[in-house]
Amino acid sequence: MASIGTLYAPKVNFRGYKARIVAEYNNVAVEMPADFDYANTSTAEYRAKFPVGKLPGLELKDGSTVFDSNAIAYYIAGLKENSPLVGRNHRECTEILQYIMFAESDLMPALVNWLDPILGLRPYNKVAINESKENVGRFLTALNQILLTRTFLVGERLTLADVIVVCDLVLPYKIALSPEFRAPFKNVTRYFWTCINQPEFRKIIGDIKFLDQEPTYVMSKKEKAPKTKTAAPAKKAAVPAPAPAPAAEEPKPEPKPKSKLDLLPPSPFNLEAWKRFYSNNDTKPDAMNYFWENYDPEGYSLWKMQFKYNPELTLTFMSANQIGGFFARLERARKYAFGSVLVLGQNNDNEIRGYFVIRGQEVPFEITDAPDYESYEFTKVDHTDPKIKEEVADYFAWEGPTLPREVADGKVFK
Ligand SMILES: N[C@@H](CCC(=O)N[C@@H](CS)C(=O)NCC(=O)O)C(=O)O
Repeated sequence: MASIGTLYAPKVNFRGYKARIVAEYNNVAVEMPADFDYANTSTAEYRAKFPVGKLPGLELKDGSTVFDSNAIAYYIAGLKENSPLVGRNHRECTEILQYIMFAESDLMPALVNWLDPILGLRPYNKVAINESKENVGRFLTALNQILLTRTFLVGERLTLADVIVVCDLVLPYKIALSPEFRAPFKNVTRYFWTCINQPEFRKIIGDIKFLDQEPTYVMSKKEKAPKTKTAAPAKKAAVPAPAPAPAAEEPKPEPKPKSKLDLLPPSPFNLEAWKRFYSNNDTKPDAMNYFWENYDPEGYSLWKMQFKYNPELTLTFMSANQIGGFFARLERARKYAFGSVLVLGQNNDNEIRGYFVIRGQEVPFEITDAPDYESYEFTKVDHTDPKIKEEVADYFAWEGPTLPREVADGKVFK
């Protein structure tokens, strides 16, 4: 694939991500200079190409340039004929523009005012922080309302509007939006996860770890740290070195906490062995016989689960993506859980339902901590009930009389 030119941006930068994700969708190659950083934007060479002196900048093969992350992403999105990313008609194009303007002139300025003191780019000031949080809350409330009935912002497919809004939210989800703050914005979180779990996003951004405590601000010596609600020890400043604008660097991942589940009395049921048996044998009757012969109800529990917003689901492949997004966030639960979750029904009339086997008698932190856990209802079931046994077999096998609808898709967590 021939490259269209050079994108000047650090590898880890949410504005650079926009162009790179769009390039992935449209199969366009862009080169990136190694080790490009903020310092490079003040060189005479860079200013000759990009007089505004900000990054990212795109230099095309013919020597012409484009600046501004959204304009660059728009340019690359339009390189493919009939790309759905730029909208299918004038109405959709207008909506895309509307969200780009919203992201850049409303959402992003509010976010930057909050992010800067976390990144150490602006002194901490409680009043200013509260005001910024209030503004962010106002815009996320609006997005949350819009996303109540939508998978993507414009039309029924992912567009440039989603790439831009989601990239603007990457750093906030990592360092500012605590679980408590983001709790009322479940639709936004669900949407964010759906998008960042698309392969084109994952390839550029990789895994995103959501903030799991209150944000930590970089304090000047005379200021006292604000009290956080969680008992977690204050995290060290993620980016102590000042930089000209936020989002240059991203925080180091937290050390993984040891699971409480490792402290449970040993169980004779070997979950890994079950997963192998399930993968290598017919589910009915072989794997299910194995399951019931070995299942240990003291060390494990069985849970029926369903998506809370089933009536809002649209296309079945999107419902499957929804499950995939949830599973992607359950990485830490893999040692402790097995699940089979199905999309039942058809386009514009489908539901997500499934069964999980989970270590212990509660839904553990490794699952409840997933940002979209709140979108699912988990109900513990009695494994001795013959009706339940039959249902579990049908859900694990993806077929059978107890399934309420035809199976359109599904995913197994193993
Ligand atoms: N709207 C512009 C903003 C660009 C921008 O602020 N870039 C930051 C880096 S993320 C920058 O270069 N700051 C340097 C400065 O403000 O001097 C875009 O989206 O590209």
